[in-house]
Amino acid sequence: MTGDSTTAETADARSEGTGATGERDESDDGVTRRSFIRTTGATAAAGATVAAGSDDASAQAQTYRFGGEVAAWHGRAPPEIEGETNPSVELQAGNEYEFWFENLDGAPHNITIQDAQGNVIAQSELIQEEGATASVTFTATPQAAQYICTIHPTTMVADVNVTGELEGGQGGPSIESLALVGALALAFVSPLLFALFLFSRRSDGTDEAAVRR
Ligand SMILES: [Cu+2]
Repeated sequence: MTGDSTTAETADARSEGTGATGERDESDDGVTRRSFIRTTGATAAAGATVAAGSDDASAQAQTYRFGGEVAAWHGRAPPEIEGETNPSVELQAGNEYEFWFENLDGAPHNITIQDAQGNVIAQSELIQEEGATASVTFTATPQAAQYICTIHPTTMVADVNVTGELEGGQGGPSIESLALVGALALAFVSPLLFALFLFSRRSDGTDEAAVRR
């Protein structure tokens, strides 16, 4: 046991030493360029991860099923809402959900996801025949607060509780990551622009001086 750990430590020390020597051999420019490439690569990798995440979410959309009548929503599936009237639902931020319902009484109904201020996040079509069905598919965001029939908003309404935070690439955060990428790009480009500006200004100045003389 002791012998093994000693060997591992020696191997670690050796590889660290090699790495350090490699870094030291390179010029400052080389190291800077390498870290730039590393940063750009990381940004691209993050983008790829986000894209893959969205694909997974759409493939795994979870369906909630309800019966809808003027009196209330009736939970059918999954099992935690089965048989409940206007059941609260617990969703995970960033995951995709389908809310499906069957019209139980022939009155006009829709199923709408709203935020706490009553703004529509997603909405199914309106159905008004008994036995007709409709659904709405959406990605859960922390803003989602209730599911409701906008025709019968006082009786067909229940809570949506979204836990967790959105990962990058969906809804608001995608704007944040775009801004981050934009800022990074600007940070790399602006010294170049500034150099060009200085260069053009200097040559202009020379030309003017030549004209004046
Ligand atoms: Cu309704």
